[in-house]
This record gives sequence, C-alpha cells and structure tokens, in this order.
Amino acid sequence: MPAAETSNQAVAAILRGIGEYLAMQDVPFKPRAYEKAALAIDGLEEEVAAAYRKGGVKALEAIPGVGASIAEKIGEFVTTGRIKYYEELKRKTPVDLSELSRIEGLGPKSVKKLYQKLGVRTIDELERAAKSGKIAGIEGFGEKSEEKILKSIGFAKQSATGGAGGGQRFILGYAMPQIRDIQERLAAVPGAQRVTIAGSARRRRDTIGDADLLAVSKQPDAIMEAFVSTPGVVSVIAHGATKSSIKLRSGLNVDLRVVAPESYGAALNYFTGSKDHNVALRRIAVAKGWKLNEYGLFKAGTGATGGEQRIAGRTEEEIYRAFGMDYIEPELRENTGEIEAARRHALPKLVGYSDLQGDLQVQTDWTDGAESIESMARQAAARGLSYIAITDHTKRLAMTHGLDEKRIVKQWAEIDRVQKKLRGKITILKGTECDILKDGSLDLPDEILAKLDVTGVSVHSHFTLPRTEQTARVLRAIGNPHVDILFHPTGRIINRREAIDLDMEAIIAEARRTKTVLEINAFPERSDLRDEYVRQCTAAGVKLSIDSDAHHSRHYDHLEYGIAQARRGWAEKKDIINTRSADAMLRCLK
Ligand code: DGT
Ligand code: CA
Ligand code: CA
Ligand code: ZN
Repeated sequence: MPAAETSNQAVAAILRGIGEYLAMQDVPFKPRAYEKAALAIDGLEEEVAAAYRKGGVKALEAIPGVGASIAEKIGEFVTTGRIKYYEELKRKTPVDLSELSRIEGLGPKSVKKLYQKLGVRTIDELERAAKSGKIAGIEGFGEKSEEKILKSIGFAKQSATGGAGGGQRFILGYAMPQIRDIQERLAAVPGAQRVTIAGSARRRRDTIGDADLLAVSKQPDAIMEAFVSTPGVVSVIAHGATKSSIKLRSGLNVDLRVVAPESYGAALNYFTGSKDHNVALRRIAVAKGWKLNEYGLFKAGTGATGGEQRIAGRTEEEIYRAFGMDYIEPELRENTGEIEAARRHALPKLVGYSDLQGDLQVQTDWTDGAESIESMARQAAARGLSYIAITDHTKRLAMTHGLDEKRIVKQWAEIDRVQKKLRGKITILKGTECDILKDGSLDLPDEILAKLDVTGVSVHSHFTLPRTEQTARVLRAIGNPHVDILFHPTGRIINRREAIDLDMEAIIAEARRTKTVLEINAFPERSDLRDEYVRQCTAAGVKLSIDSDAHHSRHYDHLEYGIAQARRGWAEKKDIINTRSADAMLRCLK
C-alpha cells in the first residue's frame, strides 16, 4: 500500500525505535513510555494517521498511553514523514539499532556496549566482530553469547528484507501486483509464448510462501536473463536453463520454470499444486496403470515395442478429461473433495471475478476514510459497480471520529444530495459499520438502525475475551433484528492479530436462523471470513457478502481477493448477495 509509511505499524516502529535509543542512553522511565505507546498503536483498529489528520493532537491523546509529547511526535511523523527527535538520538549514537536489536539476546544496553568497546554499528560489523572472537572477550558476553549472536545473524539476514517477517508468509493481495509485474515483463521478452502464475498464488491462498511462474519460450535463455535482471531483485538464488530463482526487495522469492509446449498443461498442473491435490491425482493415475508427472500423463508401453505413450499434457483440461473428470478450478485444488466432485460432475459453479454488482462496506472522510462520499461513489461507478453502501464507523471508535446519532442523520442528508447528483450512475445506500460493544449491544440505537438500508456490525475491541463470552457477544449482536451483515467476522489480521475466539459453528447456525449475512472482507490482510468458514457457510446455506472495506477508492481493487476467498470456499454466485442488483440484494436482508 502506498500509504504504508504512516501505517500504525510504521508509527509504532518509530516510537519503539525512540524508546530503544533512549534505553541505550540510560534515560529513565521514558523508554517504557514510548514502548507502551508503540504497543497501544500496534493494537489499534483505527489508523492514527487518519485520526490525526481529522482531529489533530487531541485525537491522538485519546489513545491510552499516548501523552502530549508523544502525540506531537506522531503528528510530526504523519505530516513530514520523520521525527527530528528520533534523528537527533540516532546521530548521538550512530548504530543501526532497529537492525541490531533484531539479534536475539542483544538489548539496547549491550548494543551500546559493543559500540563503545568495538565500534559496532551494523549487523555486518557485528558479524565481523563475532567471527574474529572479539565479542567473547568483552565483559558480560563470553563465548556462548558470541555463538548465539552468530546464529541469530544468519536468521536476521534471511528475514531482513521486510514484507513478511521471519518465517511469515506473504499476503496474497500485496504480493500479487509484484508477481503480475514480473509476469508482464517476461511476457514481453522476445520468444515468450506463455507466462503463467502457478503455485499457491494461482490457487489464491490468502498467503503465499513464494511465487511460482511458468513459461513456454522459443528462447529460454532470453527469458531467464530477463527474469534474473528483474528490477528490485536483491539476490539471484539460482540461474539455470530451465529453472531460476530470485529474491525481491520485499523479501518475496520467485521461481521461474521454462517448459516445453507439449508439457505445458502437465507442468502447470504440477506446479499449481497443491501438493495434496497432485498426490491424489497421481494415485488415481497409478491405479489405472498410468503415470502423471510434470511432463505429461503417460500410459506404459504395450507389447514388445515398449515405450511410453503420451495420453495428455499440453493443457490442464485434457489431463482432467483423460481422468474422466470435469476441469477443476485452481482455487479448489486442495484435495478437500474436489476430485470426487469432479468425477461425479458435481463441482460448484464458482462465483466469477466479474460477478459483483455492489460493495457493502465503504468508509468515507466522515470517519477514517480518505475520500468524500461523492468521490467514493464516483470511483465505484467508474469500476463498474452499480451500488455501494456507505458504512462509516460509529462513536465508540472515537479516534476515527465515529458517527453518533446526530452526525449519521446529517450524513443521510449528504448521501441524498450526492445521490441526486449521481442518479443513474450509481445507487448509494445508507449504512453503518456499527461497533459491537463488549456485551454484544450496539453502538447506535435501534431507531437509527431501523432507518438504514444496510446495517453492518463488527467487533473492534475486547479481542481477547474467552470463547464463551466472545461467542455470546457476537450472537447477541446478530440476534438484533436490524442487523443485516456481520463484518469481518473473526477479526483476524494476517501476520498481526489472531482471530477472536469464536465458536464458528454456533455463529453460522445463528446466522442461518436469523438470516444474517456474513461478510468476506476483501482487505488483503483480513481475508475474513477465510476459505474454510466460507465453505461451512455455503454448506449451511448462509448468505455471504464480499466487501472491499475501502478507506480509499484504490481499495476497491481488493474486491478481487475477496472473490478469490469465496471461490476457495466453493461459493457460487447465488451465495453472494452483492452479485445481485441493489433491489434484489436488499430483499436478501432482514
Ligand atoms: P507456498 O509457496 O508455500 O505458498 O505453496 P505452493 O503450493 O506454491 O508450494 P511450492 O512453491 O513449494 O511448490 C509449487 C507447487 O509445486 C506445489 O503447489 C506443488 C508442486 N510441488 C512442490 N513440491 C512437491 C512435491 O514434493 N510433490 C508434489 N507432488 N508436488 C510438489
Ligand atoms: Ca509457491
Ligand atoms: Ca516455489
Ligand atoms: Zn475504518
């Protein structure tokens, strides 16, 4: 995301950095204050940058643990992209603390000591010092800690490129544009006949371990050469005639394989996976006396002549056909029943990537969104949507300037005004993203909810309630007869926050009973509901919506990833309410 520089994570990181430099200089108390503020901001739902732009320092001081002086520094960061105080601290002790403090067992104090005694400022200098045995000689370190430091350096270097921290997987929606850029570049190389995305990215898993590309080319050398010189490559892991691997600055590894045209389908099938799907297919081949690999599907040679006979391999379709199966969409290839269904010709007809007519969760500058109602509506129309619901936050989210009863009524007048202007272009529905309070009651009174077209509700606080309490809370909320949609039902944020502890079976059963729609939130780090819950919903006949949760018009582009998760959950067009016209969609609500 282009705005990532002022994300809560970026703000928290710089505050944490200040705390670390202060700790290094033995300043009392202050380090803890910065650390606490960083922690609070990390866990916030609302974007502090947006809160500051709207409400100034006052809005920031409303955050527990953020006092006047820290609030001011956050403000400076949001407006200028830097904090002078931080830069002064860094100048005083010019060590790369953010890098060095990633080394296990190295706190600010030991970093300071290593700087004073050995002049260590960077990881490379640390490595040199450790390898030459100088660290073991320093009081308080010893040989054991030197060894430990060396080990930890190896790990820190591996995960130093950001994007996803140590051992973490990459979020599909943010990796995909990078992968598509490479795909496009390669497709333009002379001789390239096909360049396709394979692996988990083609299956549209919400996260990917690495990216896999497959190409058919008349000039394999040229495409490999272009691949290893992709802009943004930090290292070339392998450079061969048929397989190369690179690492991008974001930390993402990308594999490219070049295959022969007659094997393209077989290779695509093999490298799309999943591994479990592949294994199951291969087993079926073996049972028939066939052989399936990345080169093709083969029948053992018959009679005296011997030799294998190719049954299929040029396309995936012909391979599935040879097995007597319907074509299996990549999103389904997880060996969770798709093979049996393909044999019985009983696969779902998945919701398509251009099936959405509307978006039911859109934020505006009335709260923490970046654009006006009119701008969000125009941009939605430009993207081919025929309706959106304006669903700004409610008052409990004070930092986002959440709407109370009075302001939401004012907002309706503005929606009416914009609607008049854009009549015929797009329908703007009145909605809310109403906070579910701790006890399951709602942040707006029923009289208001009754007047809305679309009432969405969501959990933005008390994420750690125990399962029974959390489940009861959400059940109570969706039991409200005005509540239409449960937004981002599990609250997870990939690589950052666990899902809240919910008895999903109970939630799905109650959604079914009360005709509450569950959302597939398309925001890449949310992807919430996730695939397995989507599948449980479709199986139970619970209706779903796919929403962008846009806080900026460019976020409409995320809808694609929500559709992907819906498909991974076997959802059909009829399961998704916003594949319908506005009128038909509204009839699906309570
Ligand atoms: P990822 O990268 O962890 O998100 O997951 P994938 O599915 O992209 O896995 P990756 O990149 O290791 O390999 C790409 C595909 O290659 C994988 O989906 C299936 C195939 N593949 C890799 N290793 C094996 C294997 O040992 N056996 C079989 N049958 N297929 C494999
Ligand atoms: Ca992969
Ligand atoms: Ca791979
Ligand atoms: Zn929001």
